[in-house]
Amino acid sequence: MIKRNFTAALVAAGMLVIASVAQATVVDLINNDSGSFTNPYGTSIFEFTQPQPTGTGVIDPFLRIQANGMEQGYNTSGGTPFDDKAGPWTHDIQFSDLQSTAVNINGTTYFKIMVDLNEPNGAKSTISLENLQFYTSAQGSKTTTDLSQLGTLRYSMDAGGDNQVLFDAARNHGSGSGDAFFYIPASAFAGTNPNDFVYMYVQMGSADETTAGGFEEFTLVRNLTPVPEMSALFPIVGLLVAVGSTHILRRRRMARVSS
Ligand SMILES: [Ca+2]
Ligand SMILES: [Ca+2]
Ligand SMILES: [Ca+2]
Repeated sequence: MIKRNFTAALVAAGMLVIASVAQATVVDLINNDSGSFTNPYGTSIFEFTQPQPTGTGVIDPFLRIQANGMEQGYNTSGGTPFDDKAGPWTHDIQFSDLQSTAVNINGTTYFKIMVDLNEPNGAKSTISLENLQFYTSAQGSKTTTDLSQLGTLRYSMDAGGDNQVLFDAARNHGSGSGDAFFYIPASAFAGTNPNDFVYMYVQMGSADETTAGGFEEFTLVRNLTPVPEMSALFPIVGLLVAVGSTHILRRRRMARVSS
């Protein structure tokens, strides 16, 4: 009886493995404009976009990674772990920064990240997103290469299946910035302190979709639409926030132009 139960448990475990493998999803933004997958953290959406005009004020880069073949990294102000690219556009962000990107799609709140791809022309123009994880921690500027030390894991793209997103950097030719939006379910961050630091870990490239050329850049897409409740309850505070945001963004824009 015990032996039979053990066998049954083995069979059940095997089915679980099969089920998780079967859930692996490829979102193909080479041939489609959008796609999504659902895992234990919720549903994430990936969407091709035309280049966004630079200088619109809502685009705030916080991670650049670059390597040939495959590349990985996470945003930090502490240094350049993995394939991080040094400079002012790789830095710490806090949860309040991520919250500023919140958008509502069909009743669900998502945080909105944009990626700008830099790949060579021709056969090498395609590139893949292999892994995407978010961690939160009270401590900023980490440089560890042990991901489990980055804090509380809030979101993992490959939970429940080896998911992948495919891009073709050659789909966009115009000037401007950006090739695709990532929409990450806000519910995955429930209970996060607004002051906590957010580490976004990204891995791109595989044996089939190698990385090359310039850096890939990840950007917060801040949502400057006024929050109605806040404006209604605290009109003066809302006005001050709006003026402050415009001022900060103007300085950012100028800083970026002059870099
Ligand atoms: Ca490539
Ligand atoms: Ca994957
Ligand atoms: Ca590249």
